[in-house]
Amino acid sequence: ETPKTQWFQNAKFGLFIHWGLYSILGGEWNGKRYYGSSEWIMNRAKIPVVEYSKLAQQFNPVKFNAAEWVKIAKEAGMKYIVITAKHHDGFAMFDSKVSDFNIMHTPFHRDPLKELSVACQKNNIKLGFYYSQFLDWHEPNGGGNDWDFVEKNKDYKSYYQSKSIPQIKELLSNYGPLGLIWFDMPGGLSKEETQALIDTARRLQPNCLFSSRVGHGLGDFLDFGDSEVPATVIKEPWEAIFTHNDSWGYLKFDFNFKTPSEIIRLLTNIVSKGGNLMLNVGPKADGTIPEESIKCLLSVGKWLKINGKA
Ligand code: JFZ
Repeated sequence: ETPKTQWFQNAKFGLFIHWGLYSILGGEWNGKRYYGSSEWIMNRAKIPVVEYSKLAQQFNPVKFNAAEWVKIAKEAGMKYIVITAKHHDGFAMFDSKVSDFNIMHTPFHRDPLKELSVACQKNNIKLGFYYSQFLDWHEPNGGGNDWDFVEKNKDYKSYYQSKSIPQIKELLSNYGPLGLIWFDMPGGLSKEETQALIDTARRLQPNCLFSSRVGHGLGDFLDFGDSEVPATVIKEPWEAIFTHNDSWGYLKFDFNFKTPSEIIRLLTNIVSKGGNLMLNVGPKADGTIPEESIKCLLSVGKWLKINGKA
């Protein structure tokens, strides 16, 4: 337990947000519905890069309001927010000079991560970015896309050098002090190379935490997979991630939302073992968080105000 992780271990409750081009589809492609993680639809439906990229032309979440999202998190009693800066589909939800496959090249023309960073700083909420450092279905050398490209011909190192690392630097340079970067699904790097990536990132923001899914047992805090809560107290900083329904990204035909009392039981169970709950919501392509999730978060917040320790 270093001072650096103190805020994280005190936080207890955070908001995870999966939001991207996949939110437009909401789990449906060519009239076929894919139940489960909607942010995987490009992979599950084997959508070619040229087809999937066209979604950028219609991404225009005009109802997005960073201050409102932060207010909802705050009223829920949450202390940090982690949002997808780039998921496995390779689309950057921020102003990136590294790749044109980003939100500035949509009708929206705004950088929601910048707006969130301003709103979070105002409200004393820590901000973190989810960044898929290896899987990138958009890039010929990124991991995972074997329907457009041949996996064994890929040069993962060149992908890290040309996109992943430069974008991580952008995230650490242009959005003020970050609480954490939530790396996910490691691959393509040795332990030494992973350490080098971490060292590069640390030089830009020494206090920023990195999730253990950076790989090779490195990273500053542990994550437990979806729906998994350890049986006993864990001393190291850790977090459990759950999503509100059955998908991380918006899934338009999934109404299997957990109730406020289910969330409260989950939270108290996790906190009693020394961890944080990071609860995920999947905003729609218009920029709004599903009404079911807002209602639930506010009612958990109400309970915490009476029974929790602010
Ligand atoms: C990953 C992503 O593939 C998924 O789309 C989502 O972003 C989720 C939060 O993270 O999925 C994982 C990765 C690792 C585990 C579970 C889900 N795990 O180790 O249990």
